[in-house]
Amino acid sequence: MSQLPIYILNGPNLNLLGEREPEIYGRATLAEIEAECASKAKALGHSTDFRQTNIEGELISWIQEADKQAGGVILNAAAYTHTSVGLFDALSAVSVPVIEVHLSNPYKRETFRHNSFVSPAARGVICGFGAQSYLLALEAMAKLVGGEK
Ligand code: CA2
Repeated sequence: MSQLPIYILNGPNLNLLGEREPEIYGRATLAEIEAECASKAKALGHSTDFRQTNIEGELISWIQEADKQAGGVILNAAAYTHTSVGLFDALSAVSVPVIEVHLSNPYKRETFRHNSFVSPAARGVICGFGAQSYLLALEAMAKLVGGEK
């Protein structure tokens, strides 16, 4: 088990998962995704710190914190992906690897979802696979930070 957890950070409205719009985001709740991530990370020899916030500044503070306290960051910034220069600035200032994830494929959706302020500061992007996007990101992160079984 590596010492530092992988932070899995989730942005606004993702607390509503499983309740509405299952045709876009799937039927899994965020709590179910959290449990799947914990189990996958354990199998890969890692631990996770899984969080959700509806507050942009809180997400930014967690990213700053991750630079010292995390091995890497898996980030679904939700709507802030498409709006937040603050998020881009925070991500640009951290040296741990960042993987951007989305449940849906934003490029199949409205054009306002086609721009990401996260992507230019991310090591890679995984989108369109529902809850599996998070698990694929964990596999990639385990390879980046080492410590896989
Ligand atoms: O596909 C993703 O993971 C997104 O990050 C989800 C965001 C959206 O703004 C991004 O373009 C793509 C929206 C999350 C809101 O989640 C809801 C879940 C259930 C009901 C309403 C919103």
